[in-house]
Amino acid sequence: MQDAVTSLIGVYDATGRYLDRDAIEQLNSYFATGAARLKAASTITANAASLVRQSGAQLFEELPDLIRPGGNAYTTRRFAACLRDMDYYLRYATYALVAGNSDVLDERVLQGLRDTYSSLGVATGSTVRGIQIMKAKVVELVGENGDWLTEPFDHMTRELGENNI
Ligand SMILES: CCC1=C(C)/C(=C/C2=NC(=C\c3[nH]c(/C=C4\NC(=O)[C@H](C)[C@H]4CC)c(C)c3CCC(=O)O)/C(CCC(=O)O)=C2C)NC1=O
Repeated sequence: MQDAVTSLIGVYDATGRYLDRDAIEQLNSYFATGAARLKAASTITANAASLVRQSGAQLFEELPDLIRPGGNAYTTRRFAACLRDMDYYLRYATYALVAGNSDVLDERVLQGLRDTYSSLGVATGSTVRGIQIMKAKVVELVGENGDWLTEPFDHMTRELGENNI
């Protein structure tokens, strides 16, 4: 698992270079947003349950077929599994937010997820929509809209892909 600092040092060390102006600039922007990252992560954490509940409600309002007979989130068990997945995405987004790096998402969340979803008939397009809804609620709640805040969510949606709604 990597963060903004270790990943940058890794790149420079691999080629035996001192940190140049470019590297210092990248580190500066990570540290400059540091306090905001921590505050956002703690605000999200304090509101995680309601963020997940509200995002789920909006997703099922937009895509009601998901919770109708035959839908992938139909039955209490699958409905709960869907909201649990949303909670995973939110929790890991807070880790990536603090780390300033998406490596934790690749390693702990996204690896193998497409295969799992495809074997269970979970629509990645609908999941992507759920993550986007959650991002919008986070932006509203935190009151910030920088890339540093939205990147973890965008990374997950990019990696999951947008087909198969
Ligand atoms: C922390 C990393 C991690 C992730 C990401 C994860 C995802 C994950 N989601 C699963 C199931 C599931 N995921 C969903 C999700 C949804 N269905 C929908 O229609 C919606 C679009 C969507 C919610 C937004 C559902 C319904 C299931 C149960 C599918 C089934 O068993 O038929 C499963 C299968 C095993 C299980 O049910 O627990 C995994 C592994 N597990 C992990 O450990």
